[in-house]
Amino acid sequence: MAKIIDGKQIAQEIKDELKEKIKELKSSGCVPGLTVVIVGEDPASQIYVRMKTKASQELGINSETIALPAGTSQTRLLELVDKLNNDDSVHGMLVQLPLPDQIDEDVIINSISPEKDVDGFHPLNRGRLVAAEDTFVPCTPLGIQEMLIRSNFDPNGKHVVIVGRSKIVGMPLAIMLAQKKAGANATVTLCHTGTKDISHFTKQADILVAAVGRPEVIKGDMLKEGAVVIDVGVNRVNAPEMEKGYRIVGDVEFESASKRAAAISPVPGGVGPMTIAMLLSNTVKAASNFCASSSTG
Ligand code: L34
Repeated sequence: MAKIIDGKQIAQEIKDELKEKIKELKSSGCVPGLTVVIVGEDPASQIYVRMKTKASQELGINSETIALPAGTSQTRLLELVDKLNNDDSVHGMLVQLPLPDQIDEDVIINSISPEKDVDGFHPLNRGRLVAAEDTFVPCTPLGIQEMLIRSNFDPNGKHVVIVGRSKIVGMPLAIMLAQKKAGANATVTLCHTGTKDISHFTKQADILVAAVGRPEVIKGDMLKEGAVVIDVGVNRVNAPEMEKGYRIVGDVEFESASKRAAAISPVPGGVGPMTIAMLLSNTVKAASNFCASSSTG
């Protein structure tokens, strides 16, 4: 049976380290500030945003959630982003995705000040990532890399196969792990809906990352014996027997995969908590950048 990669526990270690850093920042008069904006009432988004705000408060980050109604106009949201861009107590901000149909996500993301873009979604930060410059790296790929390193599965020299090329997970992760850097330097294959025979590639993976967004599509027989499996999917499936009426499953069929893999990250309790820990880490980075620049100039 595969070893479980405990994302929740690794996230806790990271949060403990961040707590110390935040103490230091505060003692020099710098209180990290994070604002999370949510538009509408998507139940999953509400849960994620609540977890982000709670985690940041636990660490002593000055954190605020702004909830706007589903009918909010793009103009109104742009005004709010502008206000937060100009608020010196806000070092990091994010607008939770997805947004309602009347709002163009790219327009909103482009309006966020790149220095406060703790999601790393702004085109300037995406470009910096491609150029291997210091930047805000998107939280989920950053969390996956950190989780691999801290569980002693360094991607260096490994064949990493990523299934899914989304702008927020698959594509940035492929770029990061292919770079000639510590904790990266992997041979990367990026599979997607245009890939002819996904199994052909997944069977060659030393490290398989499933970021498809569809429940349990990666089965045990698609894996190489002894692979390390990172499951990014957080899918709700109907489960009338459960109190909530649903249960959460990953993109990987855990049962069959855990018989074949050497290690696997569970859902829940895997990549999700790591995403949140990396948001806190990016927020601390944004605050220390801001406070360093405002004290010297
Ligand atoms: N702007 N939008 C923006 N930034 C993000 O980084 C996100 N994402 C994704 C959706 N939209 C976003 C998140 O926050 C996905 N995501 C996210 C974050 C945390 C978790 C899942 C998705 C998480 O911690 N999940 C728990 C289970 C939670 C539950 O019970 O529903 C887990 O243990 O996996």
